[in-house]
Amino acid sequence: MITLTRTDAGPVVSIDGKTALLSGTDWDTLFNSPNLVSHLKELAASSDEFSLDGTSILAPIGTQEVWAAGVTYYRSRDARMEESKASGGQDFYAKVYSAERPELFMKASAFRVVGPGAAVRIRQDSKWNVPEPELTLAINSRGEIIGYTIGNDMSSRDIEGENPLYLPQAKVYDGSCAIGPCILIRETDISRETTIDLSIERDGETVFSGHTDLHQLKRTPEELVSYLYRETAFPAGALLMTGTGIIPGTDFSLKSGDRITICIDSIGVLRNVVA
Ligand code: DO4
Ligand code: MG
Repeated sequence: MITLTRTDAGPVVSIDGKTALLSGTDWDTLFNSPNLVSHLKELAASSDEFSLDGTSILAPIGTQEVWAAGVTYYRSRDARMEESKASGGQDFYAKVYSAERPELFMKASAFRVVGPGAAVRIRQDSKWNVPEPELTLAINSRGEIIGYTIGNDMSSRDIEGENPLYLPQAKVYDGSCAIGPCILIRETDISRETTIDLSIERDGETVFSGHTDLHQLKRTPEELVSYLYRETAFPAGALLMTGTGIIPGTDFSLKSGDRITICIDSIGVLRNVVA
């Protein structure tokens, strides 16, 4: 297993128990290196052992854009049809779930992304907000999936539900995107058995928990990437959230102080607090 973590000291690679600081190389260059697995093995072998103690873990992103896929799980299709019933928008969600072309939208520029432990935000002009825990693909400039991380696609359900054309406002605002804690470098494809767990704590109590696995993801990572890169260049690469399969019931909304924990087995845990 190889992980790449972005820290305030520089990129850090962990390979088979050895952790090394890759000084003298920047994140975007590493992200787009040809033969990344062997390159990281060589760099780790020629570097001293490094301890992450005392370093700050940052979001694993340089200048990549973050994009997101939508309605890729049956649960998301269902929940969105419900929330958009009054506006008459529900058919769009049913159609995109089974259409050949996936829903893809721009989620965040790098400066709008927060890392592990940082605060995510809910919009002041929204009353119904949820986190969306999503397997997130790291893709280089050549369209190759180089690894996997965890993303939280914070969403304002009342704004999107009022009119699907309000999607960018429901999805894109300061503090709406958390990514981390590291990139699990792809040596083999991620297993469909991989599980995703979300829990939300309020005043020390768990107020929501949910679970899904990648068997429920309707589209393959390659299919999503091929649509994303079809007519669009990503000179620094991109991160692509693959959609949520966990959505709390209609009676749940996030509050300030809530602690959001997303766990994807084999990648790790992404924890954030709501500002
Ligand atoms: O269709 C709106 C957004 C869907 C989404 O973000 C998701 O399914 O994860
Ligand atoms: Mg989403």
